[in-house]
Amino acid sequence: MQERMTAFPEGFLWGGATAANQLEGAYQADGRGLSTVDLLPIGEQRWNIALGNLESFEPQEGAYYPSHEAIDFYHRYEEDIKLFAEMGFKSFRMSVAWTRIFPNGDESEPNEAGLQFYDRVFDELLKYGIEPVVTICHFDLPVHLVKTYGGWNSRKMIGFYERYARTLFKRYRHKVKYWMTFNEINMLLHLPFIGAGMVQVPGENFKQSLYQAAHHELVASALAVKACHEIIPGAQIGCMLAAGAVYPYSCNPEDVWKAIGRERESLFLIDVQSKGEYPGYILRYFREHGLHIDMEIGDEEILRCHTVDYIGFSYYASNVDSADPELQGDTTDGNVFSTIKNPHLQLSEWGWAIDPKGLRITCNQLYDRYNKPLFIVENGLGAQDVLLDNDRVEDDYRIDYLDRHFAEMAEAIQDGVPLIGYTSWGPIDLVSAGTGEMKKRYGYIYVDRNNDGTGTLRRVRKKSFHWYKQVIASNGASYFDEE
Ligand code: P53
Repeated sequence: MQERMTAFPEGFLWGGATAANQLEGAYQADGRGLSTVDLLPIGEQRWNIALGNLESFEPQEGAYYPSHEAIDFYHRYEEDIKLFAEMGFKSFRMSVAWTRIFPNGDESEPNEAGLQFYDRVFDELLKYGIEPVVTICHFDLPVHLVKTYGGWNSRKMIGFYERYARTLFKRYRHKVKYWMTFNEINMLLHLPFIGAGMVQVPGENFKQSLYQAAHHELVASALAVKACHEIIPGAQIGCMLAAGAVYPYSCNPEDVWKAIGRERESLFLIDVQSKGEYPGYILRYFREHGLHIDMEIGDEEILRCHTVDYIGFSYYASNVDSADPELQGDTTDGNVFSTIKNPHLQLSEWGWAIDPKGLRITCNQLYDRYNKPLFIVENGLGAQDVLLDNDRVEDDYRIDYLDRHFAEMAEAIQDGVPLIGYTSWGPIDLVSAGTGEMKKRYGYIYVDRNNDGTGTLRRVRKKSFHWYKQVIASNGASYFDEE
């Protein structure tokens, strides 16, 4: 019998989550190569490019690219990590910028200056007892690989990625115990350029290319799992899904089936990463849509033998689907996954449905499906904060959002779901992946920086900073007090 859980587990990894391109800046420092994410401007063009319609592999005159300077973590990591330590962080999720390590992606030797930067960051974290949780690839790949080989559509990518991953495991084997292979792997199918640097080529069947690319990422991911286990005994390596339960609009079985199908569009990828094989429903989908995925002899075995240790996921909102075409018009932004409005839920300023209970539902569904430990590696509220006199930011709305989600996390733990940790998105304000804005803020730490790149980059503690610090210090005890 499983022990009854009456508290957050000892050693629960409270912390925050980031991605290299959204906070580091210094995009050309110390030999870093140009990365796909460096070609995402703020403004109208961003969405079109995010979908894969890229016209040039060079940054354009007159456009503003927020990743180029971001919040300059590259030069300010000591100050920022000190603030994370002050909040009592147990973990810090970050990604390595592929182009700092292999600027072009196809070199045989890594860039030592890039490797040294992450040595310094990991050492700084470990100095305060903060566990680094590292995403190997968070939406970025060397532009050179897209230009020369066509990106993930090419089988060659598997080898480049494997070399990059092995380089990280060898270099940081004494410093990093928690890894993830690809951030939000399902994003490849929804925002192909943001998710995986996929560019539409005129005349090609883009859908076919996306699923082919997905297969290459899945094999690459399994090979990284293999290498990680070989090189760092005891390390944990996970997959990472952009999650969020999909509710049927009604009890009409047609609605229920539609919602299941919608969920499976994303889940099939982590089904492969966790269970080691393609599920029947996606093979049927390939057949019925005339999709043919090239797989080599040996791929099946690689996928089967090297499944992930835990399920990492982001959770911001839930979704609704219906078989009724009339309802399809009544949608919200619901982030990339535009979704039917749920009349029971309120929306954030950016149109994402706020649904704390959905986090409990998602945790339960994922654990029922995979029976592996879960790690909530992103969650939070993007909102416009106001910097008041005397350096105050009164972000009670954020505290309220987090508080309600933590309460549901505690419920999931009591439901028997093994949770490794929780890293909220953007503990320090950073560039939004979806919109490129700075004013969509998630942080406990305010950064004086505007959408147009003006501002001093000064860091300021928000009200939520002090609140989160107290949650971590008590290991979330108040969420179990009712018992
Ligand atoms: P932003 C939407 C669009 C792009 C990336 O998103 C996304 C999502 C939400 O599912 O995924 C993650 O910054 C991503 C982060 C990102 C975060 O959501 O658009 O892993 O890189 O910043 C929040 O508000």
